[in-house]
Amino acid sequence: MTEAVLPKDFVWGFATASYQVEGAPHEDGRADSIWDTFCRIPGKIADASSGDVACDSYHRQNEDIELLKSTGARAYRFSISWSRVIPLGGRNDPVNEKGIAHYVKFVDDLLAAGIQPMITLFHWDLPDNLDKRYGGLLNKEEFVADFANYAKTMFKAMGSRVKFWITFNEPWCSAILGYNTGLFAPGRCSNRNKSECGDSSRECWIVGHNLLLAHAHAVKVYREEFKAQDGGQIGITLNGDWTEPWDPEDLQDVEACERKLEFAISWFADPVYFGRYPESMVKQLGDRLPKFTEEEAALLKGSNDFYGMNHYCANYIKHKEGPVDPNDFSGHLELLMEDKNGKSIGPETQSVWLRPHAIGFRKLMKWLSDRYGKPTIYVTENGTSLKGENDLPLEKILDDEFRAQYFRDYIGALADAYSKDGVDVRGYMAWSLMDNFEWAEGYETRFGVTYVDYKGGQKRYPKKSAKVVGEVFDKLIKKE
Ligand code: GBH
Repeated sequence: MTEAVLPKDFVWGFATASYQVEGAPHEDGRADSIWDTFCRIPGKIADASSGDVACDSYHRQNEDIELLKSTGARAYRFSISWSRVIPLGGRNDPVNEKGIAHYVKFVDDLLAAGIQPMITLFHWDLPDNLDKRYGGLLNKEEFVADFANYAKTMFKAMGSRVKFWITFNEPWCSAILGYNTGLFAPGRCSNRNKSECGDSSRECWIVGHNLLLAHAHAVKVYREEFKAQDGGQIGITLNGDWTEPWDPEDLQDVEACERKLEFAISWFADPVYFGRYPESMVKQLGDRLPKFTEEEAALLKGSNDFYGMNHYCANYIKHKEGPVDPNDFSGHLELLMEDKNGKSIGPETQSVWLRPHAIGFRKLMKWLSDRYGKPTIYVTENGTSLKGENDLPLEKILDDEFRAQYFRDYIGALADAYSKDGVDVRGYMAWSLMDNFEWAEGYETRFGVTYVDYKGGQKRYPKKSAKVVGEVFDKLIKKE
């Protein structure tokens, strides 16, 4: 695929998230987020690390901008640490001007460098105080009002500088990993060996519901008070991987594929586009799935200016027999890496859940486009880890052909979705600009197009893939 098929103004670049790169947890008035406290609990992070230093990006804004410039990126997606801006988090708590000034300066510098900022308001790092004060994401009235206030604070601070706002990154992860499996902060689940409190069968659905409402309220604030004068767009970013049946001849596996997409994606996207939850979830979860009032449904319906799509891989899906586990969150099915004949969906990487399968990216974009009435899509994350990368010598790490090929294949699939399937995709952010704190996996797993030397003063070394992404887009984007 070398023909220029993407529109001239296609927005491409790289993504990161505050807790994964910033470090400086106590500087200029920042308070703890739930990830700061979660990392302190022994056993939660594979290498017992934390985001305390990470890539030290809080102190290296200029370096990061130079890095972005060297890739040719047109945009940078990053997230704001809520507890830098409002350390205690709440709508009646003090605003930290130093925290705001830090991000405003960063945005000004990005713009001066010709790079469009794309801001995520929430990439999982809830102010810890809100979790302690009222149960954080579990508390509908308080959380929705506090998030809307925080969002408004940022809209006001940035004004017309920012044209792309993302309310939440992957609410599925906050809800399921934070309140069902307990793998992510705040780590609540039914398993008492892992957590003193929590109910995996109920809390995740409440949290998902509250995140949706908080999204809708923030969008309302933006549209009513800022959009006309500032001219930006706002949406939510959802994760979602493609599914293929374990046995394509078995109708139940085929149906399970659709159900998996609904439990992963439509859980959030159906309310945002249609004002209701998918039927398959209502059926399986019964009254454990909260209900929207008429007013809430109306507020949610149509609350995306664009669809933010995070996508990494695909799975084979096999339906399950027998009674449904009350803690099930994926639609009573199995996620597999091999099909009925033992064929792998893609090569192994360092992440157990991730095996590249580029055609699935094109198929999922078409699926989203069909189901949601051709929304404008911005791909807000896509990328891969590489098996054993962390153990290689530096010169081998920098020659990351596997990752480079991943990007050629996936960006090629995106171009096909646009030019052959009529999908309205207008942007793409590769994950990630640099290696960073990979949540519960710590620093063992690397996703960057730039190597970060954590033991050598966080020095950055661009890998081959840092150049390849730009080269691919240079061929694919029309010059006029
Ligand atoms: C993204 O999520 C995140 O937005 C980003 O912060 C992160 O660094 C990046 O991926 C790379 O991981 O552990 O078996 O329960 C990607 C979507 C969905 C992938 C949940 C991992 C957990 C599978 N993630 N999934 S499991």
